[in-house]
Amino acid sequence: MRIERIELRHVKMVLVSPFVTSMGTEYDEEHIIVRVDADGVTGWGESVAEGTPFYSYETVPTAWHILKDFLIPSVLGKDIQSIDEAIAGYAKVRGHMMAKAGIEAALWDAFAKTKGISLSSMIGGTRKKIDVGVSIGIQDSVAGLIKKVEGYISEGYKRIKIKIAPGLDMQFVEALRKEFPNLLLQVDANSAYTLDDIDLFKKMDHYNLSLIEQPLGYEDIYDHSKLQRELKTPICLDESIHSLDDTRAAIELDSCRIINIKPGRVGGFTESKRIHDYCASMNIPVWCGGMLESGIGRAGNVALASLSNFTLPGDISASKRYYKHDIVDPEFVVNPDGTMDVPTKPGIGVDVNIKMLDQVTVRSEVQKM
Ligand code: OSB
Ligand code: MG
Repeated sequence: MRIERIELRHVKMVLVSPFVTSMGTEYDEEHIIVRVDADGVTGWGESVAEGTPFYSYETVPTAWHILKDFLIPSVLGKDIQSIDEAIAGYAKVRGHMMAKAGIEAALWDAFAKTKGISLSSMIGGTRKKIDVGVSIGIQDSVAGLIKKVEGYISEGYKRIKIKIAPGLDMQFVEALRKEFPNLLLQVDANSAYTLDDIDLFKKMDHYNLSLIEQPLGYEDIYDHSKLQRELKTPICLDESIHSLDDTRAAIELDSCRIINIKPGRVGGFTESKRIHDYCASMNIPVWCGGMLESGIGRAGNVALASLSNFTLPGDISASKRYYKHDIVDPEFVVNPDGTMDVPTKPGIGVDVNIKMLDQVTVRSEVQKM
């Protein structure tokens, strides 16, 4: 496949409601859309670097720089036979997983379209439908949170995740567990706590949570192992896992018993699949995290979550849970039974709505051979 043209678009999409976490409040989401044209097909990918360096050190400008000056030049004008060959071409670039995942996703889509198969089958997915959940930001009041949760349950969502932060934690957990005794419920701290908070987590351990996501440091693996040994609730790592090697360290140290896989955080679908396969061999369940993606990134997450060891519902919600209008057609919807259909058309399986994409694009740049 000869890579003829690559376009980057910095997009900014307004969220339907602000997303509050221990890291701050997001009103809109900035990402980079990558378009690859090769051999008469167009591949699309999304780099989930955000406008701020609060979840990850990567931001839209850093990912743009790495894509423009290193990743794109390593593939542009070349006749590339496989994704692995493309990855090998930029393997010497250290870190910058979100930048790498953006171009890798566009190449996966282009290859799948060339072969005339869905991204899900090209990745090795087996499910036709995936179980989905929803991630809810910190709410102003317990009553407001209960109302939100009721709404999402009535839409079908199979599990609820709530964001927590110091002082904004137990009251929400207690109230939800009381109101919904059998709900699949989990919490995400985004690294807001330390081992000094161990008593809080011991308390939380009594509320039958499915997991506690990334309670401690964003690079930490060691302290999480100390916390996990005091808890029966599984810890799930998000921020700390950037590779299969991190995953092996975390599992061998018993720092977590579940892994959140986000392709953006680990450099793409190739590394995601390696982590998935290793976790399957170790009996560690995985689920697909989210970065408030547009439909382009969401399509990739849905395809990834169709792999067999994605046994827990992902942070993969309907387009309308995030944005008034998505940039893909059809938009992603949740079935009343809490599943989402895995697209079957070639590649990401949804069309990019160029008119909508133009409306959210704040800057673009093209490199041609
Ligand atoms: O920690 O999982 C996270 C969104 C942005 C950055 C980090 C996280 C999240 C979410 C939202 O929890 C997941 C989604 O896309 O629905
Ligand atoms: Mg998380």
